[in-house]
Amino acid sequence: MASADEITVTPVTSAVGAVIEGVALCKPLRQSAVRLLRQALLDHGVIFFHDQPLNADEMRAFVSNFGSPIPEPFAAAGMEDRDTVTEGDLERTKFATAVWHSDTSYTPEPPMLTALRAVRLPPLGGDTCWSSMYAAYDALSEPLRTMLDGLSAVHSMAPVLQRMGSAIGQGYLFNEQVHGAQNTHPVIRIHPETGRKALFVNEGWTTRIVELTPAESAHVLAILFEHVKSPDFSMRWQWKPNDVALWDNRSVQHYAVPDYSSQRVMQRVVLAGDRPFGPH
Ligand SMILES: O=C(O)CCC(=O)C(=O)O
Ligand SMILES: [Fe+2]
Repeated sequence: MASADEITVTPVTSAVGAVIEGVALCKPLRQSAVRLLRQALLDHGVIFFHDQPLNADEMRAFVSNFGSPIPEPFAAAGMEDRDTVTEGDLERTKFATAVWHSDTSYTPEPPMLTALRAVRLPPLGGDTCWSSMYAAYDALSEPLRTMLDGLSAVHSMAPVLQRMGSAIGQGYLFNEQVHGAQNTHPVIRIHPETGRKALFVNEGWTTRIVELTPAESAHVLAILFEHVKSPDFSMRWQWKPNDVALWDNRSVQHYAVPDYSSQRVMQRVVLAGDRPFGPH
């Protein structure tokens, strides 16, 4: 069993990401190791591990150290008994995830964490990018931060269904009606563990800011969607087979680069989250 003193944490950039070494995720972890990894996740937003062949049970056991695995909300809408750990070709949905987003933020309690493991990769391309929403918030001017602190925004399934195109999107329309398509969350989210403020609107799912006029909302969202893309807050990860990424949807957004056309098979699991709350 890995204990904390064998584990190293090497930041990728000062804003976001860290590579973890000295731990095999297929084996049970000591509590000291889990605490260290959780702290690394809180500090860096996304943590990476190399050379981690994991079957579904091993992946489920690993992530259960951090919370409760749930079926992917978007894929599971309308289906019962879906497995929590999935393995599939993400090439099929690459245009839905080639947008900066926090996972399924249209749900009332968006997933806290997501884990992804590379199984089979294209010969070139298919990197994933992450951006720190703490750094994005901190870089805004004081008047804009003050305004955003008091606002809330609608997050909806609709933009992603559109992005997926009618062929794939059609299958979800029925479920959209069953499950309710949208929820309102604070524009600035207080992270429940760190107490820090993070920008919590994203181009993937957010459709409007409730308290502004439609024109104001469109313009303010455009500023924020552009802002999170800055290289100042973001990093890019070039996957190798058996790399694992584990990220905190409460403090980072991500973007999957769709610059490939062959299979890209990834193992994936999301963990239950709680209802976002803001500063007011
Ligand atoms: O394809 C990827 O690298 C990430 C896709 C994505 O957005 C996700 O798995 O949540
Ligand atoms: Fe995602």
